[in-house]
Amino acid sequence: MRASAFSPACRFPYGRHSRRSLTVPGDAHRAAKMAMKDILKADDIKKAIDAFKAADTFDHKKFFEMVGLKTKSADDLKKVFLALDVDNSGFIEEEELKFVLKGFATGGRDLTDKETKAFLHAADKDGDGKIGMEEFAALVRE
Ligand SMILES: [Ca+2]
Ligand SMILES: [Ca+2]
Repeated sequence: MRASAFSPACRFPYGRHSRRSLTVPGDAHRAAKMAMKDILKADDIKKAIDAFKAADTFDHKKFFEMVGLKTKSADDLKKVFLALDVDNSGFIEEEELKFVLKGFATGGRDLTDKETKAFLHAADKDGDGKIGMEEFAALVRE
């Protein structure tokens, strides 16, 4: 009796609410993306993107150094990680890694399959096929 009295009143607002809340990760992501520009210098990003323009030349160590990520605080690294974790899964998966340069600059190229696999292999210490926050931070500081 109680439940049936509740459900008609609850259903409608809940339906709307859950639909609206689906847009929240996207908004959070957009905020994180803005953080990328706040954390790193646009000039450094451009130089780093340009340095690895040619296919199969990507070197994550040099890249992290060039964009100035190596010397950033753990908090800043976390923000960058969140910006790169496009689907907010808590991990950077292989397909997100492929587009990692676009996370830094919209004009960034896609990594080749070879580069993506090498990058993933270097970062994925526990071998689960994706990069966690700690793995990312460790890789940047390597
Ligand atoms: Ca993800
Ligand atoms: Ca992993």
